[in-house]
Amino acid sequence: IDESTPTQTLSSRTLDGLAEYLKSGKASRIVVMTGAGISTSAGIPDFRSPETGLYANLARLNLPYAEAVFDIGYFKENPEPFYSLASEIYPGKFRPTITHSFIRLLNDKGLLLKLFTQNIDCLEREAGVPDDKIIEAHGSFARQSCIECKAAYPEDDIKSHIAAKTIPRCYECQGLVKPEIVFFGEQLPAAFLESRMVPMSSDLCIVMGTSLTVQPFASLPGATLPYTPRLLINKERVGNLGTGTDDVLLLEDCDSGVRKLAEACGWLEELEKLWAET
Ligand code: CNA
Repeated sequence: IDESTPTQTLSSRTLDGLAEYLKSGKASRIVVMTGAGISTSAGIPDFRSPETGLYANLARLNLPYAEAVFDIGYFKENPEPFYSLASEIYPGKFRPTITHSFIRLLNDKGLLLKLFTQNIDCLEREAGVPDDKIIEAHGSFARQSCIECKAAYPEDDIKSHIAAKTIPRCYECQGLVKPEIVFFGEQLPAAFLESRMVPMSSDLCIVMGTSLTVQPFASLPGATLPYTPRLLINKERVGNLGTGTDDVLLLEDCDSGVRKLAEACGWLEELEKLWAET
């Protein structure tokens, strides 16, 4: 957006302008949208970062193309690459980042309307964001079932298979079992489809750690009303963030970005304490 375009809601398109808005109490229905970039500092690689991302490091799995590892058609033919990768990213061994704790802090303050996450690592829950505030747009590792008859499969059993890098099979029909993360070619969870309009009723939208390349998630920030402030904390500019009259861009690491925002709001000490106790 042209710098001369006036803001409509914030006093300025800066961190201070945003902090002032938050401190004034005008933002009390915050929608947060996140992706793999909020978990990279926890040790979980994202997909698309050029050298460290999963897609840049999948050669060892001999895939026809990187996304195949999460493609339902490919999985049916060859589930091994997915299970090999699953052992590396399975929840349980990672600690939430301060960015996850920041979302929890917003909720503790009664300001969080909804968190939309593309992540499947369950770290938001581990940070203490309540279940009913989280929309896991791409599912998660929290449950698993047969891709054929849909029968649920026990958690302990899939954990043993993942640790042993073997392929679990349905006890009912011998079909392939898969964690309920959404693969390319699969339907998104009903909870996501039902809440796609929630951003319209938000008074602040915070987008963090996502390349905004996967639809329909990528269109969520566009579902806010014009003049609703939107904050992007990401290493690069993404989507149409930065084209709204009240968009603020913090093009940097999520953890340092949320610390700056918390500091500007006078919440930094509280945030560090919350994170330390997680
Ligand atoms: P992506 O396409 O890999 O994009 C990540 C974005 O975050 C990029 O724009 C990066 O520049 C940015 N980024 C990376 N690290 C940081 C950082 N420390 N601070 C700020 N920005 C950073 O990932 P998306 O989430 O956009 O893609 C959607 C996929 C990724 C979803 O379907 C997820 O399920 C999937 N995924 C999830 C996880 C996880 O659960 N942790 C890990 C890997 C992939």
